[in-house]
Amino acid sequence: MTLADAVLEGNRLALARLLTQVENNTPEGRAAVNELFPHTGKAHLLGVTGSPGSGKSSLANQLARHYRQQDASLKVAIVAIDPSSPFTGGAILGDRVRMRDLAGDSSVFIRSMASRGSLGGLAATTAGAVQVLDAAGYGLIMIETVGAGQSEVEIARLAHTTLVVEAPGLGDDIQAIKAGILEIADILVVNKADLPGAELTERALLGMLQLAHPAPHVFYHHGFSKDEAIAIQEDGSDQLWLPPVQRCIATEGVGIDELIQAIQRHRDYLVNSGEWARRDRSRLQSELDLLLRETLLARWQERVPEARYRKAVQLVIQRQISPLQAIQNLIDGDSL
Ligand SMILES: Nc1nc2c(ncn2[C@@H]2O[C@H](COP(=O)(O)OP(=O)(O)OP(=O)(O)O)[C@@H](O)[C@H]2O)c(=O)[nH]1
Ligand SMILES: [Mg+2]
Repeated sequence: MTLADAVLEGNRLALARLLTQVENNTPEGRAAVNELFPHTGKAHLLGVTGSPGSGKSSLANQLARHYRQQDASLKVAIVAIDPSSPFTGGAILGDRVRMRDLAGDSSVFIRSMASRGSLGGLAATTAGAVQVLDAAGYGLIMIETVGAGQSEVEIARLAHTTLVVEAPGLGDDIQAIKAGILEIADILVVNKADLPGAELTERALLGMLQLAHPAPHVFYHHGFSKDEAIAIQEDGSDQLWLPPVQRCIATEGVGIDELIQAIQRHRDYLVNSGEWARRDRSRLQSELDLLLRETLLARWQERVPEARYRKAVQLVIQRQISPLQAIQNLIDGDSL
Protein backbone atom coordinates (compact mmCIF):
# COMPACT_ATOMS: atom_id res chain seq x y z
CA MET A 1 0.00 0.00 0.00
CA THR A 2 1.34 3.45 -0.86
CA LEU A 3 1.53 6.25 1.67
CA ALA A 4 -1.23 8.04 -0.25
CA ASP A 5 -3.50 4.97 0.00
CA ALA A 6 -2.94 4.79 3.75
CA VAL A 7 -3.83 8.48 4.06
CA LEU A 8 -7.02 7.94 2.05
CA GLU A 9 -7.95 5.12 4.42
CA GLY A 10 -7.72 7.52 7.36
CA ASN A 11 -4.45 6.32 8.84
CA ARG A 12 -3.31 9.19 11.10
CA LEU A 13 0.25 7.97 11.39
CA ALA A 14 0.55 7.87 7.60
CA LEU A 15 -0.96 11.37 7.49
CA ALA A 16 1.58 12.72 9.97
CA ARG A 17 4.43 11.06 8.07
CA LEU A 18 3.25 12.42 4.73
CA LEU A 19 2.98 15.95 6.11
CA THR A 20 6.60 15.70 7.21
CA GLN A 21 7.53 14.57 3.70
CA VAL A 22 5.64 17.54 2.25
CA GLU A 23 7.36 19.89 4.68
CA ASN A 24 10.75 18.53 3.61
CA ASN A 25 9.73 18.51 -0.04
CA THR A 26 10.91 14.93 -0.59
CA PRO A 27 10.32 13.02 -3.85
CA GLU A 28 8.14 10.55 -1.93
CA GLY A 29 6.05 13.42 -0.57
CA ARG A 30 5.64 14.98 -4.00
CA ALA A 31 4.58 11.66 -5.51
CA ALA A 32 1.98 11.14 -2.79
CA VAL A 33 0.55 14.65 -3.27
CA ASN A 34 0.29 13.97 -7.01
CA GLU A 35 -1.62 10.79 -6.25
CA LEU A 36 -3.91 12.50 -3.73
CA PHE A 37 -4.68 15.65 -5.69
CA PRO A 38 -7.73 14.26 -7.57
CA HIS A 39 -9.31 13.62 -4.15
CA THR A 40 -9.09 17.30 -3.10
CA GLY A 41 -11.51 20.18 -3.52
CA LYS A 42 -14.06 19.27 -0.87
CA ALA A 43 -12.77 21.01 2.24
CA HIS A 44 -13.75 24.43 3.53
CA LEU A 45 -10.45 26.23 4.07
CA LEU A 46 -10.58 28.72 6.91
CA GLY A 47 -7.70 31.17 7.34
CA VAL A 48 -7.13 32.43 10.89
CA THR A 49 -4.79 35.38 10.98
CA GLY A 50 -4.19 38.54 13.04
CA SER A 51 -1.77 40.11 15.47
CA PRO A 52 0.60 38.01 17.58
CA GLY A 53 -1.05 36.84 20.79
CA SER A 54 -4.55 37.94 19.78
CA GLY A 55 -5.84 34.44 20.53
CA LYS A 56 -5.79 32.73 17.12
CA SER A 57 -4.79 29.32 18.48
CA SER A 58 -7.28 29.51 21.34
CA LEU A 59 -9.98 30.44 18.85
CA ALA A 60 -9.08 27.67 16.40
CA ASN A 61 -9.15 25.23 19.30
CA GLN A 62 -12.64 26.38 20.35
CA LEU A 63 -13.93 26.39 16.79
CA ALA A 64 -12.74 22.81 16.32
CA ARG A 65 -14.46 21.76 19.52
CA HIS A 66 -17.75 23.47 18.72
CA TYR A 67 -17.79 22.23 15.13
CA ARG A 68 -17.24 18.70 16.39
CA GLN A 69 -20.08 19.09 18.89
CA GLN A 70 -22.40 20.31 16.16
CA ASP A 71 -21.45 17.69 13.59
CA ALA A 72 -19.97 14.40 14.78
CA SER A 73 -19.17 13.34 11.21
CA LEU A 74 -17.05 16.39 10.43
CA LYS A 75 -13.28 15.94 10.54
CA VAL A 76 -11.42 19.12 11.52
CA ALA A 77 -7.75 20.00 10.98
CA ILE A 78 -5.69 22.91 12.27
CA VAL A 79 -2.43 23.82 10.56
CA ALA A 80 -0.47 26.38 12.55
CA ILE A 81 2.05 28.10 10.33
CA ASP A 82 5.03 29.12 12.34
CA PRO A 83 6.51 32.28 10.93
CA SER A 84 9.27 32.98 13.43
CA SER A 85 11.27 29.79 13.00
CA PRO A 86 13.91 28.93 14.22
CA PHE A 87 13.13 30.77 17.46
CA THR A 88 9.87 29.01 17.95
CA GLY A 89 10.36 26.00 20.17
CA GLY A 90 8.45 27.80 22.89
CA ALA A 91 5.65 29.03 20.65
CA ILE A 92 5.00 25.58 19.21
CA LEU A 93 5.02 24.06 22.64
CA GLY A 94 2.61 26.76 23.81
CA ASP A 95 0.23 25.97 20.97
CA ARG A 96 0.34 22.28 21.83
CA VAL A 97 -0.46 23.00 25.44
CA ARG A 98 -3.35 25.29 24.56
CA MET A 99 -4.72 22.76 22.14
CA ARG A 100 -4.33 19.79 24.40
CA ASP A 101 -8.02 19.53 25.24
CA LEU A 102 -8.58 18.35 21.68
CA ALA A 103 -6.07 15.55 22.01
CA GLY A 104 -7.86 12.27 22.08
CA ASP A 105 -10.49 13.33 19.57
CA SER A 106 -9.43 11.21 16.60
CA SER A 107 -11.40 13.40 14.19
CA VAL A 108 -9.27 16.44 14.98
CA PHE A 109 -5.77 16.75 13.58
CA ILE A 110 -3.40 19.53 14.68
CA ARG A 111 -0.09 20.28 13.08
CA SER A 112 2.58 22.99 13.24
CA MET A 113 4.45 23.66 10.01
CA ALA A 114 7.67 25.49 9.23
CA SER A 115 9.31 26.16 5.91
CA ARG A 116 12.69 24.55 5.43
CA GLY A 117 13.61 26.63 2.44
CA SER A 118 11.61 24.27 0.28
CA LEU A 119 10.51 24.96 -3.25
CA GLY A 120 8.06 27.85 -3.26
CA GLY A 121 8.61 28.50 0.45
CA LEU A 122 6.01 28.37 3.15
CA ALA A 123 3.07 29.18 0.87
CA ALA A 124 3.75 26.19 -1.37
CA THR A 125 4.41 23.88 1.59
CA THR A 126 1.17 24.98 3.19
CA ALA A 127 -0.76 24.44 -0.04
CA GLY A 128 0.62 20.90 -0.23
CA ALA A 129 -0.24 20.16 3.39
CA VAL A 130 -3.77 21.48 2.91
CA GLN A 131 -4.22 19.28 -0.16
CA VAL A 132 -3.14 16.22 1.82
CA LEU A 133 -5.62 17.01 4.62
CA ASP A 134 -8.39 17.74 2.12
CA ALA A 135 -7.84 14.38 0.41
CA ALA A 136 -7.76 12.69 3.83
CA GLY A 137 -11.36 13.83 4.35
CA TYR A 138 -10.91 16.82 6.66
CA GLY A 139 -13.97 18.88 5.78
CA LEU A 140 -12.84 21.95 7.70
CA ILE A 141 -9.19 22.96 7.58
CA MET A 142 -8.04 25.95 9.60
CA ILE A 143 -4.77 27.63 8.67
CA GLU A 144 -3.34 29.81 11.44
CA THR A 145 -0.80 32.48 10.50
CA VAL A 146 0.45 35.64 12.18
CA GLY A 147 -0.70 38.57 10.13
CA ALA A 148 2.56 40.29 9.44
CA GLY A 149 4.20 39.87 6.09
CA GLN A 150 3.55 39.13 2.48
CA SER A 151 3.85 35.37 2.86
CA GLU A 152 1.09 35.42 5.49
CA VAL A 153 -1.14 37.26 3.06
CA GLU A 154 -0.30 34.67 0.43
CA ILE A 155 -1.17 31.87 2.81
CA ALA A 156 -4.39 33.58 3.78
CA ARG A 157 -5.27 33.69 0.08
CA LEU A 158 -5.34 29.92 0.20
CA ALA A 159 -8.48 30.11 2.26
CA HIS A 160 -12.11 30.34 1.22
CA THR A 161 -12.92 32.29 4.36
CA THR A 162 -10.42 34.42 6.25
CA LEU A 163 -10.87 35.44 9.90
CA VAL A 164 -8.80 38.37 11.09
CA VAL A 165 -8.46 38.17 14.86
CA GLU A 166 -7.66 41.23 16.93
CA ALA A 167 -7.71 41.91 20.66
CA PRO A 168 -7.85 44.99 22.90
CA GLY A 169 -4.56 46.66 23.64
CA LEU A 170 -2.97 45.78 20.32
CA GLY A 171 -3.67 49.20 18.83
CA ASP A 172 -0.31 49.59 17.15
CA ASP A 173 -0.62 46.21 15.54
CA ILE A 174 -4.00 47.13 14.15
CA GLN A 175 -2.34 50.07 12.42
CA ALA A 176 0.30 47.72 11.12
CA ILE A 177 -2.10 45.19 9.72
CA LYS A 178 -4.54 47.54 8.14
CA ALA A 179 -2.66 47.84 4.88
CA GLY A 180 -2.55 44.24 3.79
CA ILE A 181 -4.61 42.03 6.01
CA LEU A 182 -7.86 43.89 6.37
CA GLU A 183 -8.59 43.72 2.65
CA ILE A 184 -8.57 39.95 2.84
CA ALA A 185 -10.77 39.75 5.97
CA ASP A 186 -14.10 38.02 5.41
CA ILE A 187 -14.94 38.05 9.11
CA LEU A 188 -13.37 40.18 11.84
CA VAL A 189 -13.07 38.82 15.34
CA VAL A 190 -12.57 41.01 18.38
CA ASN A 191 -11.23 38.39 20.76
CA LYS A 192 -10.55 38.87 24.48
CA ALA A 193 -13.86 40.73 24.74
CA ASP A 194 -13.54 40.18 28.52
CA LEU A 195 -10.71 42.72 28.61
CA PRO A 196 -11.21 46.49 28.84
CA GLY A 197 -11.01 48.28 25.50
CA ALA A 198 -12.85 45.68 23.44
CA GLU A 199 -15.35 48.32 22.34
CA LEU A 200 -12.54 50.60 21.20
CA THR A 201 -10.93 47.83 19.20
CA GLU A 202 -14.25 47.00 17.61
CA ARG A 203 -14.83 50.61 16.64
CA ALA A 204 -11.31 50.94 15.21
CA LEU A 205 -11.83 47.83 13.11
CA LEU A 206 -15.23 48.98 11.87
CA GLY A 207 -13.70 52.31 10.88
CA MET A 208 -10.96 50.63 8.88
CA LEU A 209 -13.43 48.21 7.37
CA GLN A 210 -15.40 51.08 5.91
CA LEU A 211 -12.23 52.29 4.23
CA ALA A 212 -11.38 48.83 2.91
CA HIS A 213 -14.93 47.92 1.89
CA PRO A 214 -16.97 50.92 0.80
CA ALA A 215 -19.85 48.55 0.11
CA PRO A 216 -22.16 49.72 2.94
CA HIS A 217 -22.13 53.22 1.44
CA VAL A 218 -23.66 51.80 -1.71
CA PHE A 219 -26.59 50.69 0.38
CA TYR A 220 -26.76 53.97 2.28
CA HIS A 221 -26.83 55.83 -1.01
CA HIS A 222 -29.73 53.68 -2.01
CA GLY A 223 -31.57 54.67 1.11
CA PHE A 224 -31.01 51.54 3.20
CA SER A 225 -30.10 51.73 6.87
CA LYS A 226 -27.04 49.86 8.08
CA ASP A 227 -29.25 47.12 9.57
CA GLU A 228 -31.06 46.75 6.28
CA ALA A 229 -27.76 46.55 4.45
CA ILE A 230 -26.67 43.75 6.77
CA ALA A 231 -30.03 42.02 6.37
CA ILE A 232 -29.61 42.04 2.61
CA GLN A 233 -26.27 40.39 3.08
CA GLU A 234 -27.59 37.79 5.55
CA ASP A 235 -30.39 37.02 3.19
CA GLY A 236 -27.71 35.56 0.93
CA SER A 237 -29.61 36.63 -2.16
CA ASP A 238 -27.26 39.46 -2.90
CA GLN A 239 -23.85 39.16 -4.47
CA LEU A 240 -22.25 41.33 -1.82
CA TRP A 241 -20.45 40.38 1.35
CA LEU A 242 -19.94 42.90 4.13
CA PRO A 243 -17.41 41.52 6.63
CA PRO A 244 -19.18 41.22 10.00
CA VAL A 245 -17.44 41.86 13.31
CA GLN A 246 -17.85 39.16 15.97
CA ARG A 247 -16.84 39.52 19.61
CA CYS A 248 -15.43 36.41 21.28
CA ILE A 249 -13.83 35.23 24.48
CA ALA A 250 -11.90 32.27 23.13
CA THR A 251 -10.74 31.09 26.52
CA GLU A 252 -14.35 30.75 27.71
CA GLY A 253 -15.97 29.68 24.45
CA VAL A 254 -18.11 32.83 24.33
CA GLY A 255 -19.23 33.96 20.87
CA ILE A 256 -17.98 30.81 19.17
CA ASP A 257 -21.37 29.50 18.04
CA GLU A 258 -22.19 32.94 16.60
CA LEU A 259 -18.81 32.91 14.84
CA ILE A 260 -19.61 29.51 13.33
CA GLN A 261 -22.91 30.93 12.07
CA ALA A 262 -21.06 33.81 10.42
CA ILE A 263 -18.63 31.35 8.82
CA GLN A 264 -21.59 29.33 7.56
CA ARG A 265 -23.22 32.48 6.13
CA HIS A 266 -19.98 33.31 4.36
CA ARG A 267 -19.82 29.81 2.92
CA ASP A 268 -23.42 30.12 1.66
CA TYR A 269 -22.59 33.48 0.15
CA LEU A 270 -19.52 32.04 -1.61
CA VAL A 271 -21.47 29.14 -3.06
CA ASN A 272 -24.55 31.16 -4.07
CA SER A 273 -22.61 33.99 -5.68
CA GLY A 274 -20.25 31.71 -7.62
CA GLU A 275 -17.37 33.15 -5.61
CA TRP A 276 -16.48 29.70 -4.22
CA ALA A 277 -15.65 28.40 -7.68
CA ARG A 278 -13.90 31.65 -8.58
CA ARG A 279 -11.69 31.54 -5.47
CA ASP A 280 -10.92 27.91 -6.16
CA ARG A 281 -9.78 28.74 -9.67
CA SER A 282 -7.71 31.72 -8.66
CA ARG A 283 -6.13 29.80 -5.78
CA LEU A 284 -5.02 26.96 -8.02
CA GLN A 285 -3.89 29.39 -10.68
CA SER A 286 -1.66 31.29 -8.22
CA GLU A 287 -0.28 28.03 -6.90
CA LEU A 288 0.56 27.01 -10.43
CA ASP A 289 2.18 30.38 -11.18
CA LEU A 290 4.18 30.28 -7.96
CA LEU A 291 5.45 26.77 -8.63
CA LEU A 292 6.29 27.65 -12.21
CA ARG A 293 8.33 30.66 -11.15
CA GLU A 294 10.12 28.76 -8.40
CA THR A 295 10.81 25.71 -10.54
CA LEU A 296 12.17 27.70 -13.47
CA LEU A 297 14.29 29.77 -11.12
CA ALA A 298 15.68 26.67 -9.40
CA ARG A 299 16.51 25.03 -12.73
CA TRP A 300 18.13 28.18 -13.99
CA GLN A 301 20.21 28.52 -10.81
CA GLU A 302 21.44 24.96 -11.27
CA ARG A 303 22.66 25.82 -14.76
CA VAL A 304 24.21 29.24 -14.22
CA PRO A 305 27.38 29.21 -12.11
CA GLU A 306 27.23 31.50 -9.10
CA ALA A 307 30.38 33.33 -10.23
CA ARG A 308 28.79 34.17 -13.58
CA TYR A 309 25.73 35.57 -11.84
CA ARG A 310 27.86 37.66 -9.47
CA LYS A 311 29.84 39.03 -12.39
CA ALA A 312 26.61 40.09 -14.09
CA VAL A 313 25.49 41.89 -10.92
CA GLN A 314 28.85 43.64 -10.76
CA LEU A 315 28.63 44.80 -14.38
CA VAL A 316 25.16 46.19 -13.79
CA ILE A 317 26.30 48.06 -10.66
CA GLN A 318 29.17 49.58 -12.69
CA ARG A 319 26.59 50.69 -15.27
CA GLN A 320 28.42 48.72 -17.99
CA ILE A 321 25.35 46.72 -18.96
CA SER A 322 21.68 47.17 -18.18
CA PRO A 323 19.78 44.70 -15.95
CA LEU A 324 17.85 43.54 -19.00
CA GLN A 325 21.06 42.97 -20.95
CA ALA A 326 22.56 41.06 -18.01
CA ILE A 327 19.61 38.71 -17.81
CA GLN A 328 19.59 38.17 -21.55
CA ASN A 329 23.29 37.30 -21.51
CA LEU A 330 22.86 34.95 -18.58
CA ILE A 331 19.87 33.16 -20.09
CA ASP A 332 21.31 32.94 -23.60
CA GLY A 333 24.69 31.89 -22.29
CA ASP A 334 26.41 34.82 -23.99
CA SER A 335 29.68 36.10 -22.64
CA LEU A 336 29.54 38.90 -20.08
N1 LIG B 1 -8.45 37.27 28.64
C1 LIG B 1 -8.42 36.51 27.53
N2 LIG B 1 -7.27 35.89 27.20
C2 LIG B 1 -7.27 35.16 26.08
C3 LIG B 1 -8.43 35.00 25.26
N3 LIG B 1 -8.10 34.23 24.20
C4 LIG B 1 -6.80 33.89 24.35
N4 LIG B 1 -6.29 34.43 25.47
C5 LIG B 1 -4.92 34.30 25.99
O1 LIG B 1 -4.05 35.04 25.17
C6 LIG B 1 -2.79 34.37 25.06
C7 LIG B 1 -2.46 34.13 23.60
O2 LIG B 1 -3.38 33.20 23.07
P1 LIG B 1 -3.09 32.37 21.76
O3 LIG B 1 -4.32 31.62 21.43
O4 LIG B 1 -1.84 31.62 21.88
O5 LIG B 1 -2.86 33.54 20.72
P2 LIG B 1 -2.24 33.44 19.26
O6 LIG B 1 -2.83 34.56 18.50
O7 LIG B 1 -2.42 32.08 18.71
O8 LIG B 1 -0.71 33.70 19.55
P3 LIG B 1 0.53 33.54 18.53
O9 LIG B 1 0.26 32.29 17.72
O10 LIG B 1 1.72 33.43 19.39
O11 LIG B 1 0.52 34.79 17.69
C8 LIG B 1 -2.93 33.09 25.88
O12 LIG B 1 -2.38 33.31 27.13
C9 LIG B 1 -4.42 32.88 25.94
O13 LIG B 1 -4.81 32.16 27.09
C10 LIG B 1 -9.62 35.68 25.67
O14 LIG B 1 -10.67 35.62 25.02
N5 LIG B 1 -9.57 36.41 26.81
MG1 LIG C 1 -0.96 30.71 17.89
